[in-house]
Amino acid sequence: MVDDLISTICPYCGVGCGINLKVNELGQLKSVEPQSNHPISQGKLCDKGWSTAYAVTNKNRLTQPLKRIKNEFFPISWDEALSTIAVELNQILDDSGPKSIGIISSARATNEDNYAAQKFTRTVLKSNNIDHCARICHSPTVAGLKQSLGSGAMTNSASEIFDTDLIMVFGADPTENHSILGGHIMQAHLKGCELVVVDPRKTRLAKLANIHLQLNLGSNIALVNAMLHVIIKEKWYDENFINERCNGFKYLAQHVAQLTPVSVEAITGLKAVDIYQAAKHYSQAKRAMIFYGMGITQYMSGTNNVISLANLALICGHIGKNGTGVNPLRGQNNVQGACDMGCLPNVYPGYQSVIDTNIQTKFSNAWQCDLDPLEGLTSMGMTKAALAGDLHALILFGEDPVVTDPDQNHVKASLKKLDLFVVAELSMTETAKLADIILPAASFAEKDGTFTNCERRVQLVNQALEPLGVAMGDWQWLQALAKKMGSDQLNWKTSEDVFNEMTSLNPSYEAMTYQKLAKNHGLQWPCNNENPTGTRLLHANTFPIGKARLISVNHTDIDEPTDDEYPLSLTTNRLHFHYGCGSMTRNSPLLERETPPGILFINPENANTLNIAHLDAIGVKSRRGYIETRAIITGDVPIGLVSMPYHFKEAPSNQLTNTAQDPVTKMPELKACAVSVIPLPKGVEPKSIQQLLEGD
Ligand SMILES: Nc1nc2c(c(=O)[nH]1)N[C@H]1C(S)=C(S)[C@@H](COP(=O)(O)OP(=O)(O)OC[C@H]3O[C@@H](n4cnc5c(=O)[nH]c(N)nc54)[C@H](O)[C@@H]3O)O[C@H]1N2
Ligand SMILES: Nc1nc2c(c(=O)[nH]1)N[C@H]1C(S)=C(S)[C@@H](COP(=O)(O)OP(=O)(O)OC[C@H]3O[C@@H](n4cnc5c(=O)[nH]c(N)nc54)[C@H](O)[C@@H]3O)O[C@H]1N2
Ligand code: SF4
Ligand SMILES: [Mo]
Repeated sequence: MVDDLISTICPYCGVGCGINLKVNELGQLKSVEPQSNHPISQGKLCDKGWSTAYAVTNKNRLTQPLKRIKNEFFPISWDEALSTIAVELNQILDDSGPKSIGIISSARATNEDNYAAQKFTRTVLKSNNIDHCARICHSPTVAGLKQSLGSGAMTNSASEIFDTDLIMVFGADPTENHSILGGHIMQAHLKGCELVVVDPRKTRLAKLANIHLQLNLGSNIALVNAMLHVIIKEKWYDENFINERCNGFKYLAQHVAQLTPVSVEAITGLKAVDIYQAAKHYSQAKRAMIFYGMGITQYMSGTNNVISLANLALICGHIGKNGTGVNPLRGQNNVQGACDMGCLPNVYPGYQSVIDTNIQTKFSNAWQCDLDPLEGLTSMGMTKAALAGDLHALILFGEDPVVTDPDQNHVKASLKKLDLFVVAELSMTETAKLADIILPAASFAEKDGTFTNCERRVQLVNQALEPLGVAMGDWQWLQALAKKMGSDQLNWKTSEDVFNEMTSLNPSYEAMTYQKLAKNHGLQWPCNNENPTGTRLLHANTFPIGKARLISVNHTDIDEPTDDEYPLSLTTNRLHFHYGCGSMTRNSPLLERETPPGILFINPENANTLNIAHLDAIGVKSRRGYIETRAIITGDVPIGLVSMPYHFKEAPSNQLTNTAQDPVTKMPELKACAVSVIPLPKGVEPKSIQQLLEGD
């Protein structure tokens, strides 16, 4: 008996490791293996990658459409499900107009699924009400780097980790969250590359780093402005690069003239001498790369935080050359792709503005229909509109906002107000439980398509298995729904047809074909007539906006400081063994055994004051909610700061988090809010949120 090996891409994080799915002659998935020759993963996978099979073939998968009647779900046929949805959507369109319906697509699904979702929104529903989880992830990157550099993606390739002299990791925890890249950073450091980590927690990399700046929550801009001050004062900047390739240096220099390291000691909690040293090492390194993550973006100051990192790289000339650059560690397996596909309320595929009349004409000619000339609602704009009674229907696939959006009670209340709520999922999530109709989605192993990883590499996803039950790929059910609504807009036979239509409209993907992707382990965008073999390094000679912009930004305080009632700051983080809402990783017994279902990290001194022992049950309260969980006592979090992962539906940190938003992108401040921690009587088990809210 010969097993088939189907090459495809890991469905978890944005690193985009190459995996092979081993399928027996009965069409069953036998195992998952790393691809030995993959350009990034090079024969390795992290624990989640190795556990992929559990996410695909488990008893919790949805295999049939379900309809809710009162509080119970009943199986129905696809025909009944789609007819019901089509009739209701057409009715809502007639009664309340296009603005009253929203679509949330999935950074876990393929480019083809996402292209179909935005085309469905724009051509069938006739609005721009389309968004996805990038809103609460790297939307400040898209907005900030676009302003500074003209393009919001990782400027380098992963392989350059081995071609640089200094790596600065800013608000990211790559050994947990981008594990294969985290491993590469460790290896590069062992071979002599300097490592600077900026993080309020002692992450694994912080413990190895030459310099760890353990700053106060939300003080990134104050720190970077002081570093700019030092670099300018000491003349450590790259004058030629600034003259030739940047605008705005004079104003930036004036802006930071008084922002000495001493002046920001109180805000940042850092010693001036440490800020000075970090500025010296970064600017004086021959080649230096910045990697950053959610510790930068998930703040009210998210967009300005990103701009400040671009300022730092630009004045040192650390961009546009091999081994230098600014690198947002894009999170989800296909979040780069979902953005590239235009699943955002302000841009068509390829970041082409929906309010630019020339671009509107381009798309309305291509799609042969009129298009909404106004920007649509963001995902959190949709929940707000639902609560206000202005949004009547929401179609959501591949997200679990009840667990992953801030202020869980607000999210639940708004979803409950919808007249029609449709969720397409692999398994029953907390969000799907609120749906009127649930559609069973095919997993990555059951469909063809492409994912775009964090280094802009578009890679083929190949079908290895038949969909479970009657599950369907996301673009296929969207196509069937469009037909039921009387539209022929989504008229493709294969995923390749979808891809080819997309490349004809998205200049960065212009020269890509499935054949070329198959030959090359994917291609990195821009891949067009000028760069037919793709682009490893961005901005080598020029920026898309000509000269880069140095934009002066100011520190802003976090929205919710501590006080007597809520004396501790809470930040949220991730664990290596679990992913997002946990709906996939928590099906793996190997991953599930690693941590209790819900934890809070607390410093020994705070634990001592509160009389809390290791793994004791505790309550955690904020202005928005209350949960119970277990304490893990560790010096990895400083005094006054507690940290929680957000993967556990039993103890969701998003009961507690704040919805205060970045004015530019509407990114909520997921990384900082004020809480109180309350010890529970010894021997008491923590109650799950479901138990706590029973009867609600
Ligand atoms: N195992 C696993 N891997 C994942 C995911 C997962 O759920 N599980 N999710 C994926 C996704 S969607 C994403 S977006 C990425 C996210 O990957 P990361 O960006 O690494 O995400 P986090 O762990 O949320 O936050 C990173 C760090 O920010 C720090 N931080 C908090 N506040 C500040 C601050 O003010 N300044 C600075 N400098 N740092 C701060 C935190 O202490 C934390 O160490 O991971 C991806 N990979
Ligand atoms: N407190 C706090 N909250 C956070 C964060 C934080 O750091 N702190 N991080 C935020 C970030 S960065 C992100 S990206 C979000 C992530 O938030 P979500 O996107 O809600 O999280 P995921 O767990 O990735 O949910 C994806 C769902 O998609 C399903 N799925 C997988 N593949 C497919 C497919 O092909 N089709 C369909 N239809 N479904 C599929 C999975 O079963 C899973 O239930 O969470 C955010 N929330
Ligand atoms: S690092 Fe990311 S892409 Fe690679 S195996 Fe782990 S989860 Fe999958
Ligand atoms: Mo993310």
